[in-house]
Amino acid sequence: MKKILLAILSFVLFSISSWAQENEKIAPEGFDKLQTGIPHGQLDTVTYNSKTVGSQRKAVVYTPPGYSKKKKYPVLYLLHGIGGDEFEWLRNGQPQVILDNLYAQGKIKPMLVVLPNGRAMKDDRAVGNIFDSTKVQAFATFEQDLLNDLIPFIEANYPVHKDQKRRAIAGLSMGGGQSLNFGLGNLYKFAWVGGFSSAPNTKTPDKLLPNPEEAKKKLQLLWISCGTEDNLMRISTRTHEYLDQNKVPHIFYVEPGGHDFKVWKNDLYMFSQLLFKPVDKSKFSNITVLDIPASTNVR
Ligand code: FER
Repeated sequence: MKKILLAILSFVLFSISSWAQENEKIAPEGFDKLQTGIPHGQLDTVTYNSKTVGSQRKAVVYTPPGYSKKKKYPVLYLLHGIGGDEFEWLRNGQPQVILDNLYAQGKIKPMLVVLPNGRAMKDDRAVGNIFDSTKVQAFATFEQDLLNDLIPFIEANYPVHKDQKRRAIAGLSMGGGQSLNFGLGNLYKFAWVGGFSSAPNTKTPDKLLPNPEEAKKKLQLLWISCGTEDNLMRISTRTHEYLDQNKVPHIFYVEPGGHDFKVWKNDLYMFSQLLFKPVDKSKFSNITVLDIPASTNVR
């Protein structure tokens, strides 16, 4: 009798928790607060040889709690903005805290997160005029560095899966533009693509995705998000409208806020929970904070 009651109780609790998860529209209070009583992942700085740039370049790698070389992990490449470098997310967004907390609640699949420097040039520091054309160009050059240098380095040195289905790319602002450009431009490499508050380096829709049918077949998740107070909203809206017109399943997640880490931390919280799990594309239009269908959510 006790056993039956226990079974019923755990079923009810499980249903409530999965219902809550499905209906969670925004990160709850405390999602980004360091907790001491839980297992933590680890951060390593790595150096790889970039044939593209002709230099030794640095990246940060977050391995999840319980990481073991005997297991194999999917990988998320997580990119920074125009004023950032490989440490920007750590300095301002503390993704390791957000992810540790999500692991403690069993809400995400174990994955490696690689934080590269997306300014692929010899002096890749965010100094001087960060809008200088050679620096902006270096954000485009990073596509070759990522594909030909960094990904092979990670795959040679970490126990990771090497198939498209288990490789994700996302980023904020310039890194959002890069993620959309590189992800959608190399669908054989990435199945999970996220642009957070994507910048004007995002290709125009017809160049970004000239072949929507291919994207429909190969993508698991395409995530476009932006804060309502962000001056760059037009870039995300333009991309979303094209995707809608071409019936490419995607999440258009419009949230309160501007062009800042409050928004990007929330994006990471929401986006990371979807990764490397079975996807139900019919539910995509339900995922938006403002609680109106994504297709009417256009400014
Ligand atoms: C621009 C406005 C913003 C631009 C880039 C940005 C290259 C990037 C912002 C960021 O990364 O936060 O016109 O052009």
